Amino acid sequence: MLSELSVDTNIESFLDGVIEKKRSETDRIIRKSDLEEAVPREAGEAASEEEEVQSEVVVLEDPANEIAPLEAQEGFKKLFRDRYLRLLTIVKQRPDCKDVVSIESLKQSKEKNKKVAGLLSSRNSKKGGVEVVLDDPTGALKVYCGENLANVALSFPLDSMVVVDVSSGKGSQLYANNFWAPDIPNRKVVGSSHAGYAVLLSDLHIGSKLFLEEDFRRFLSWLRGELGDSEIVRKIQYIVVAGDIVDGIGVYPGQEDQLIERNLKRQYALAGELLRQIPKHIKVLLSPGNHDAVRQALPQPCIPIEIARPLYEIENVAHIGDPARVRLGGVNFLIYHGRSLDDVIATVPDLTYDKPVDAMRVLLKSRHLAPIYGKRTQLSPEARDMLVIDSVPDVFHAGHVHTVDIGEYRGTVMVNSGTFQGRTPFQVNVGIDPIPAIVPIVNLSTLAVGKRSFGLQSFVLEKTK
Ligand code: D5M
Ligand code: FE
Ligand code: ZN
Repeated sequence: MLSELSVDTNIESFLDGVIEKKRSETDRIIRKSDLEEAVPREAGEAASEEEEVQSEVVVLEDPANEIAPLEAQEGFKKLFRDRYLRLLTIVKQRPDCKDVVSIESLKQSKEKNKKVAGLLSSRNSKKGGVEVVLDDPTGALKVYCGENLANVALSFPLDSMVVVDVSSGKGSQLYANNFWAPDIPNRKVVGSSHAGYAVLLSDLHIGSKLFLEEDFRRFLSWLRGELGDSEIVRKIQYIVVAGDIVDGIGVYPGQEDQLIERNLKRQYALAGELLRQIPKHIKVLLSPGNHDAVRQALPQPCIPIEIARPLYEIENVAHIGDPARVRLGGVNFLIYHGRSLDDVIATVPDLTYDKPVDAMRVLLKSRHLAPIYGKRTQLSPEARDMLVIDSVPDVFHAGHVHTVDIGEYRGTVMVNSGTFQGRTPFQVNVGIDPIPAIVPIVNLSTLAVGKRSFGLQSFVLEKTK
């Protein structure tokens, strides 16, 4: 079977996919049907009618089942050690980084031309270049990057893993010859054999005065097939909401004045009334954000039943934590609200709120969803760093910045799913201008992403391929 696959199939990632899928199942034997199911389909090749109807959600990783915060000092020590070790494993899979050494062994060795991997603990402009400090469990290392590498050195988020090719200069000064992020391997975009669609949403902010209820109801009526587009609408199998389902309360000073409903349970009841109208053959996955009724620190557990009972009473709705990895119709999704995008946009040059996909690419390259410690994104002191991007997703779905943006990086499709909330006074203050009520739609067989606008003013109306 493998020898008959199309020549441009990446066999390694094909097999990884099969193994990864088995990992989540109780039957651990790889059978012929598993391989057949995973065979990538050529773009445009139609799936059979039978395949069209089955919608399958496999939860691959969900922090909701794993969260176990420790006492802070001990917990953060373990968290960063685990981050380092797991990212080191990823780095060592790069053919050009198999020979990385620890900081201690570089310091002890006479020969200083070596590659070192560590977490980036500081970077400061100095004499036209940048001086960086790397940390690993054996020590800290100061390396100078000249003018030619300065921009590269500044493009990594603090506390992310970097690899530096070091050489010695005058005295004890060490110089960087080259710099790498762990990065993701270069693949081709590979879809699945399922001819369905997944609709990606986030940041509904139900309960806010600025929730665009009329636009959202137009979206619901489109889902029910009342607004045409039937070729696509009848094949929608999944809806994923990546956080900020309700507006919550007390999220920032003065936010309570922006609510039509201040009671959190009643906000979720309003959400229930709306989400109940989604046709029952569509599987709906809800993941929390920083406005939802869970802790702020990442990873976040799923929205609790005690507060959001109406959302547990809808038969086609399921809850996952933030971040989570799921397999929808044969496609691997990484779902993450995106809180750390604020920190990445604030600290990495040339990133802006109107191109969130550029910031999402930085996270993929870092192989970490929230590298920066001590800014706006709170991390939980867990023994396992659940924000490391161990396995490379087919689709990386985030929200939080309230702007739809779509892109692709080394075979991974990136989607930021925008919002159904109008511009709040808070966003006016911080200079964010959202483009609401636009919904990205992923074609699961080709991974092409189209969008539909449900706003009164049609900002964009692109045909889904
Ligand atoms: O985030 C909505 C938007 O507001 C999103 O683009 C991020 C931005 N945001 C959120 N918090 C802050 C702070 N503290 N400073 C600057 N910008 C921020 P939401 O999570 O929906 O409120
Ligand atoms: Fe939001
Ligand atoms: Zn948010």
